[in-house]
Amino acid sequence: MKPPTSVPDWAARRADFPILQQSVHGRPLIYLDNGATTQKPRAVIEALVRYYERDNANVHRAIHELSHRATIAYEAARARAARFINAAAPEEVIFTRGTTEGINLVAYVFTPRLRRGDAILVTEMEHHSNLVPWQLLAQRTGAQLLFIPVTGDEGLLDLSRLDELLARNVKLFAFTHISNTLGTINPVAELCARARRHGAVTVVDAAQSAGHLPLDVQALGCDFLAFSGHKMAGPTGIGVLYGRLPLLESLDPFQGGGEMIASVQFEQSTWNKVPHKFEAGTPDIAGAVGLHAAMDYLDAVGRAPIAAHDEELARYACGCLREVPGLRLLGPSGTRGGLVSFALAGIHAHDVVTFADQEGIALRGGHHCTQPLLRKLGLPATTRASFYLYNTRDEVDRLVAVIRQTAGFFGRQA
Ligand code: 7TS
Repeated sequence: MKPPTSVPDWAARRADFPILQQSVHGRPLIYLDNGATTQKPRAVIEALVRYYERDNANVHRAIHELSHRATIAYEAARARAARFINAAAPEEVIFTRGTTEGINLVAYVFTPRLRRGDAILVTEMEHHSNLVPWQLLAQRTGAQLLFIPVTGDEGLLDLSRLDELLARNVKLFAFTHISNTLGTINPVAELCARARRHGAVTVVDAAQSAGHLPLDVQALGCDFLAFSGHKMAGPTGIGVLYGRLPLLESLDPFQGGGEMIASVQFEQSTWNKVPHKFEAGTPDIAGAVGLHAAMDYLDAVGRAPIAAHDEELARYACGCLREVPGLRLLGPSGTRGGLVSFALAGIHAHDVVTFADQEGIALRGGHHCTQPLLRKLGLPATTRASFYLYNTRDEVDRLVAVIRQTAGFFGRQA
């Protein structure tokens, strides 16, 4: 694969996504729900078709040719994922169904390591996927949940008491890289370094960052990091949990079944090597193949240019939206990820989203699986526009025009 040389040809990259070439409700589709899931380039769709048309078989089992090919493809995807995040070895990559499963896996396998008097530290901006598994772990073990506060609408973590919190016997510290509701980019390397000084194991939720900016787990210094293929131009049903090898080797399995065992007797079993120990049952082989194609695609475009592009669109959108009367914009005024989240006075987000849908614009309205955060901010819901490499400034202009129309329409009704 050629390394990225100059600024990508964004119009050509947009043409790589067949789904975008359609009208919705008689208008050209403007897809701004990338925080929920991204669209897939032709290269990914074709990789899936090619796999099913030529190579499909189960992995790591039979000796026949197709099984051999499927195994090679699956393990090549693992090695590619390790390179994608600069893991020290492919064994540090566990394939999961997505971010949610990765975090649940960590929470489950840590059950024997926690007891009453221990603490799990999270932040107030977590997606339910990075909160509820820790609530369950706390219930199972008697450990206590602690929270890093969020500083109101600006949406930054208040780190003034971080060391004090970490000193309260924190065994696990889980936090998001980019907030899916606020767009905040958290200082992952700093948080991991401070956690390590207190002996806490770090779990990074990279659902919103993995496909959007360069990721280097060794530079970040995290112990675990989870992400989803479908939020980074890959298929649904596949994700990655990165874990540091010595830590993975020291932990007990997650689910029991085929693939994860070395030897089984009627009464007991021994475990396969990492990562297979954590991959019970037939995995999503096609998903891994599709994710491989997605990672190749993103690196051919260049993750640094993608990050700059997304951020530029978000900055432009913020500037325009701030001018809309009665609009409350959430998230940092400085650097932010590629999304904007806002509330219009007296208008429910679902009405905004329905109005926009009639104009062919796909937005998301709701609590974005961050109910406690929105409750703290005193909002039932927000409207969110989240950007990706195929979005354009013209689309942002269209979005802002529709938001102005919506505000005007409902404002007159009120
Ligand atoms: N963590 C974050 C920060 C997320 O944004 C999401 C999904 C998840 C975890 C869960 O990912 P999954 O692939 O396992 O479901 N976020 C969203 C969203 O913002 N709108 O729909 C899904």
